Amino acid sequence: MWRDLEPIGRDGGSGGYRRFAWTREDATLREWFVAEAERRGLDVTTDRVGNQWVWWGDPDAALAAGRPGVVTGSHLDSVPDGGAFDGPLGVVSAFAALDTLRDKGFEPDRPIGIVNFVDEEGARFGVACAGSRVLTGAMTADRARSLTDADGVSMAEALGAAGRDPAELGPDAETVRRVGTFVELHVEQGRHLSTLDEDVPVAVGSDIWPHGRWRLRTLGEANHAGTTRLEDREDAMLGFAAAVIAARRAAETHGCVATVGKVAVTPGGVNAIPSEVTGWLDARGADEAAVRRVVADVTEVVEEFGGLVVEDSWTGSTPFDPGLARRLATRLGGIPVIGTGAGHDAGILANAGVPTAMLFVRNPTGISHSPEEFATSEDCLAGVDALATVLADLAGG
Ligand code: HGY
Ligand code: MN
Ligand code: MN
Ligand code: MN
Repeated sequence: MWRDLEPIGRDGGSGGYRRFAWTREDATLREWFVAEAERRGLDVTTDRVGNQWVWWGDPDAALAAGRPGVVTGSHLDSVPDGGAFDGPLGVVSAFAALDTLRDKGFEPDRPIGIVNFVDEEGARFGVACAGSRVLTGAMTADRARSLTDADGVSMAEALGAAGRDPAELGPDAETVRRVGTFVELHVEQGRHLSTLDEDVPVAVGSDIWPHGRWRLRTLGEANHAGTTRLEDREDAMLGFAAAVIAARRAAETHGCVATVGKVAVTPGGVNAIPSEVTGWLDARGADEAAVRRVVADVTEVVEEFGGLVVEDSWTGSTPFDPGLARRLATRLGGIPVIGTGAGHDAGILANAGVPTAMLFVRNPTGISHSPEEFATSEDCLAGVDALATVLADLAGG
């Protein structure tokens, strides 16, 4: 059913994947997406942002007739050293679910679409779900174009290098209007399903925790690590380290989660006292006000050291359509409905007013954003069956 995806962007050492937006790996995956569509006699359209869309049926005629389409899909990019399933499982399962329906001779009343959202992880330019945020207007094209990667390359330059016109980047309301319902299948990022007594390979999503990213920046004075007296040092790393510890303490206090997983040090020499440390706080929690308190506590520490905190992205609480979640859970035999602390394009579409649902496929390790991320073939196939059932239910016919 699925052609073997050669391990694009796989690191021989850790076995993790590195597939950043608008890179050679991304281009290879975008070509794969087109090949998979064409193998099925379907055309790929690309919206102003670069998200790729495939339609089985005519979305515009259906929209005009008041029957907007049902879309599924996910993303193909990854975090650094990421797992094999986060993103690709949703896209591959979308094609496989389409095959299942067509093999059964299913004729949908509504068109069924498949989407590959670009730059969901924000691993290169720092803002997660960049493709769906710009598409829905949740992030301006100007801001997106100005984002830069670790080498100082802007998204505008990366788009140009990938053969796209950065001036084209912008919201695409027409494309969003075609999406009557969006259902994203995703590997579970946690251990809820694998710790249940009963054998449940698939769950329905209820909501996404409020979460955001804040850039922390502390300043100091570069100087020699050996000859500078302690009393003469202005070591930017001290304030930054205090902020990281404060983030963990605040998360424990306020019942949230927080980490700083990415740091850049200037000048970055082992034997040079840091003059600047920039890092990104990722804070999340079931309660929006609690997350804000974590950020406030960290900001207090950073500012005590004369540093700066800038909000890079914020996604408030994102309840998926509760009626839709219940309908799908029932349709799938009364499977669990569970929340997630992971952000998804589905959350961005839900916040843009699109009726949205998610399906999670059991991950026995519970680990994600790591080569340890895993799902068994049986559970992946159970996910495809569930997705096909849900698409048939939503697309009528
Ligand atoms: O960060 C997230 O939660 C998602 O994997 N982009
Ligand atoms: Mn992810
Ligand atoms: Mn993902
Ligand atoms: Mn020297």
